[in-house]
Amino acid sequence: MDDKILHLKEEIERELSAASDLSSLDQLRVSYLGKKGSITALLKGMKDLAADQKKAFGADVNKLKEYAMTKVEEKTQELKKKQIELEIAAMPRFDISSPAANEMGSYHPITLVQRQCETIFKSMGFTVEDYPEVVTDYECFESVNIPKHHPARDMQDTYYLENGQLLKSQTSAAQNAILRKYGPGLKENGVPIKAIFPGRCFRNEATDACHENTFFQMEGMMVDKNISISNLIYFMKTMLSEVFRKDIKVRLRPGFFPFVEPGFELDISCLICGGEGCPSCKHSGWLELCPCGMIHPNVLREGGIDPDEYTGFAFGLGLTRLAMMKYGIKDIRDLNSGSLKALSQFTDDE
Ligand code: FA5
Repeated sequence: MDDKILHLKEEIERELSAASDLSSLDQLRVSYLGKKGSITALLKGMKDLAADQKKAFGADVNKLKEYAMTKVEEKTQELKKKQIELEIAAMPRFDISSPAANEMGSYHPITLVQRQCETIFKSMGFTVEDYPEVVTDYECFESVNIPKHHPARDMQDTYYLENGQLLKSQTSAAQNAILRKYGPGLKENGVPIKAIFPGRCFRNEATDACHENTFFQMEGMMVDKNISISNLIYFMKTMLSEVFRKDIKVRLRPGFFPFVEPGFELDISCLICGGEGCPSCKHSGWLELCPCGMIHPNVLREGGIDPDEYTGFAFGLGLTRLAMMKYGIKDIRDLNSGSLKALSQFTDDE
């Protein structure tokens, strides 16, 4: 083998064993195998050799090139492995088998009450649906009979995003999607639509003891042939008696929502003050908890359901307020406070 080639091979071996990281290894690769590298230069120099030397020299240089490429690849893999091992060694260690410290986590009161409602409605044949928090104007308003510039929009001071979408101001935003999802089953197989869809809502509210700008609702819908207000009242009563497991005073009064007709406000007697009046119920003794009503024909039609053939009810339960009443939390703002002292004292009593 030519001296120059032997010399280069020894040099490569020396430098390879000294390379301690991927970037110096890459420099090394470029200096030997790159366009202006030493091995490439040897190959280019072959044109000046005598014809009888070319063949042997060319074969040796190619062997060296292959050798260098293999060694660089091997060293790359070795260094990558070392780097991963170092990263793993630097990760914080924890023992997953060790028992938790005395402080166990606990569920947020809203999660507790939401799960309880889900269990109740599931036992009555309702599905539980998830829905995004960022929605379109069509989903939140137009599809539920609130066209652009309708005065009912003023009731919900909505956060709009720059792209025209908005933070869901009511769980009713999912009504159209639910009708479209389960409508075919209703029309083709006669399976009633029975769904609840809990979710976080956002409104630009001036906050007080019973208003937050971020709160939870749980919407529910049932659509079938011959659904009437009595069905609505039955499901509302069952849900409330299961959640509270005691007699509570309820009142139903007319209420306006463009997506129901007739519409009702379902209030419960304030459980904080026993109906006497306090900041939690704005001193009225009653708390608006679960507006509801018979689904407006326009909403059914927009969801692909024929209102002459099917009827249904919908409700929009204020889950955050339900948690207040169930757990005796006087100020709604405590629920978003992040205070563990305030929030970790509740347990699931199912
Ligand atoms: C609605 O949002 C309707 N989409 C409800 C509905 C659904 C009616 C289906 C008919 C049929 P409303 O804005 O009143 O309605 O809110 C419903 C419930 O959410 C209220 O009764 C209350 O319990 C709760 N809620 C509303 N705003 C707030 C708030 N700022 N903070 C806490 N809870 C609130």
